[in-house]
Amino acid sequence: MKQSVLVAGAGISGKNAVKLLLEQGKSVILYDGDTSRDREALLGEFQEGADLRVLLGEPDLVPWQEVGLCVISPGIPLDSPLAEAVKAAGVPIWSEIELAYSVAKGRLIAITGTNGKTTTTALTGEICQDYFESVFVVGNIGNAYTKEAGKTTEKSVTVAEISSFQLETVHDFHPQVSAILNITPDHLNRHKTMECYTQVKEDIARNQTKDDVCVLNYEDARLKAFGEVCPAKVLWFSSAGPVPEGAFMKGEELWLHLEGKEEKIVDIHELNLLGKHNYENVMAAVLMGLSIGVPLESIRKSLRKFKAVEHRIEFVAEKNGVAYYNDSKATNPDAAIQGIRAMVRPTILIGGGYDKGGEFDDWIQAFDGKVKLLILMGATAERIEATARKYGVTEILTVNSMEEAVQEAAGCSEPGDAVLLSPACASWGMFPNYEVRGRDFKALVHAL
Ligand code: UMA
Repeated sequence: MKQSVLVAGAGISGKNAVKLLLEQGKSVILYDGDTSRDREALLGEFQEGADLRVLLGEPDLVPWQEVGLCVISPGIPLDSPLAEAVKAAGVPIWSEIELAYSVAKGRLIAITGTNGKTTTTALTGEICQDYFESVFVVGNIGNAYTKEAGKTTEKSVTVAEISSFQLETVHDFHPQVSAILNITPDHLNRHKTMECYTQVKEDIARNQTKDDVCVLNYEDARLKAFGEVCPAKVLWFSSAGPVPEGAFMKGEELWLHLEGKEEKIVDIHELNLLGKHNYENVMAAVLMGLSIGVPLESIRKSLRKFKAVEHRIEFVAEKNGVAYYNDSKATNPDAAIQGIRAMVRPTILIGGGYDKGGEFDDWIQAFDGKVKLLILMGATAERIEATARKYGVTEILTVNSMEEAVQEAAGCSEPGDAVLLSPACASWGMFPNYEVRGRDFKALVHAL
């Protein structure tokens, strides 16, 4: 008798899938390949007397003749021994999000893409929460869809961040609104080829119809091609120029172009998010919000109050016409390159810190003429200065403390400038960690 459901993986997805299945009165087998897990402790996480068995080890422990369905966690590859055993037993495999979807009620917005998924999901979630009463934000963002699916009603809106891993085993999964933000090489060890990875991402729209909406990036060649065959109505976003239907960036403003009419969404300076990639995320979120029925005015309010992750190109305050940004999380040159690239104004850049022995050439080259003054501190100050001079940067100041850095930045700036703390170095030597460094900077800015 094939009556049990095998849940593969005892992480966030697996445990919540088990709880959902037990609530439905199913007989469940929870499997995990990690034999170092504590079986009793795992069992203890579920209601006493539940129809649940926990198996740890090799797939041959599973009583395959009893298993009618396998719900798989996203971290388990489809060519793993477990997945191969499931296939050999002729048992259908459902993604954890497929299980959640099968019980969820209401409408669904599903967001995927290589980069920007989490920010876009959080923002779309906030846009919906500010307007609708029952909103759930779930998925790869860290809150399992199976944890919330049972709480949804016909009136709910669920905003789900969906990874390629979760999409590999969907069947009926059908969002009313979907988005693919971008597709660049990632997770190729798992999906093998770019074609397979692209296909899996596009599967988010597989069951959609012309009554549904799919939001796509107009500047992504793969997605532009997908727009031609996508079964849903396509809305585009572009940070480079006009779109046939959707949202686009014009100078320092975001605009809608829908049904032949153009309307300004916001000025990018009204946002607490910075950088071209973030404006793309914002446009995608706006299009999804509109598509699910949130009025533009409500969306504008949500956009203005939405805050980026702390310490990552975080807008701090505008003082005397100067915008201050905290990018303390840029503890290496690669991260700091994102920081300076995000600046659109003449910038006073505060950098330097603990010396990990890295090179600063790429970072300095990314300044692109935007840095009007470089303020340096910490053990790397001298080395950064030497590199900067090599590339023709001459306005350089060395300081001994964050307080001095902020004072100098305020004194040397003029309205229309930006001041950016983006050190390209760890904070050690001057601070216990980058969080303390960032908060110190923010407190000094607020005190100006
Ligand atoms: N396991 C096996 N056999 C295997 C591989 C894993 O038994 O071959 C077991 C592990 O021993 C472990 C369990 O599976 O006990 C872990 O399952 P999991 O890796 O699927 O992790 P979850 O805790 O369920 O978290 C997953 C997502 N993880 C992955 O996709 C790897 C989380 O995304 C997600 O937040 C969560 O579900 C809720 O939906 C994380 C992530 O890194 C943040 N995502 C990738 C990304 O963003 O790039 C895709």
